Amino acid sequence: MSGREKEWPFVEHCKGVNGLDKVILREPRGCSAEVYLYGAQVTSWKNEHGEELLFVSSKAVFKPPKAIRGGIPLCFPQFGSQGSLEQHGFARNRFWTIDLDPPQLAISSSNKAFVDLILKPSEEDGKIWPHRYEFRLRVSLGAGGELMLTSRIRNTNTDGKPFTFTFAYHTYFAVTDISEVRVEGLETLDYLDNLKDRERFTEQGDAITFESEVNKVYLSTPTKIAILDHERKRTYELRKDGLPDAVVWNPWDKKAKAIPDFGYDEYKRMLCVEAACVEKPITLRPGEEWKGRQELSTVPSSYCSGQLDPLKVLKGG
Ligand code: TA6
Repeated sequence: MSGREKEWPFVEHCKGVNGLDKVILREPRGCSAEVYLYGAQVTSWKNEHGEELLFVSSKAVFKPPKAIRGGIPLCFPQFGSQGSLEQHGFARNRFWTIDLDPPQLAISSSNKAFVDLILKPSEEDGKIWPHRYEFRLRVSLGAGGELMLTSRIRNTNTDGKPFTFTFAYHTYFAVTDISEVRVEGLETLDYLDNLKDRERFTEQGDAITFESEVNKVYLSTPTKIAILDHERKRTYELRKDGLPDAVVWNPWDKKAKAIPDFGYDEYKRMLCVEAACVEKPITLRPGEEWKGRQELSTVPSSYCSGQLDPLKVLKGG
């Protein structure tokens, strides 16, 4: 470890909005990320130029029980309103704690900018979702500025009962102008349209573009999805593991006006692309553990979507 790395503040525990506890992750090249213990929610991810890559509404409320509008809310144990719990479950509006003794993660990494958080059921939660579980989340910032979220959910029921859940990383990407954004990797896939009573359709063959409200659950998608922000010549690459589906959401103008913690025209500057497990809920028996991982990175636009990056080619990447 170089001298610089020795005293580099890879991880800083501090106070955020309304005095809520947060953790800042930093990499020597200048990339950073911020995670609130409230909801274990990433609320900032910046590149080496200090440019914010995630959208957080200017009207976001950082006060329980409201979920923070933006960043990466965690939807667990229920995605959406399909079930008896509140919309998107309760993990996003609970206080998590620092996991001081996390079990080894299979994927060893040399990253130093990471934090482990854990959520266990409260007595209150036991009344609405009568299961014992451990939800561990590792948020890790790579040397290249990539942001990794690894969730591990274990059934710790002692009554022999299995439990079933759905899940999503409800990521709000910051974009320059939604009407200039394309999503690649979801072409020709089947999806459930939440604006048409979850009716099933098949997507057309071209990259997805946006000109009105969209709320679709794409089924069994590839593990890599690209979001091209043409104006900014930037492409977000979303890689996922253990999360077969992907939700694409933009409220557009009318819905935006109906969301109290969302600015009227903010729909122009955000797009949610959510690595998810919705169509086939996950069932865990006692002692079993599920893992769901998402990695976000950015590349200059012109080298995305299958076009080979000459540099990588040159380096034989
Ligand atoms: O992921 C899309 C969605 O389920 C939409 O239906 C919309 O409601 C959005 O999530 C935001 O949900 P929230 O509960 O955060 O207002």
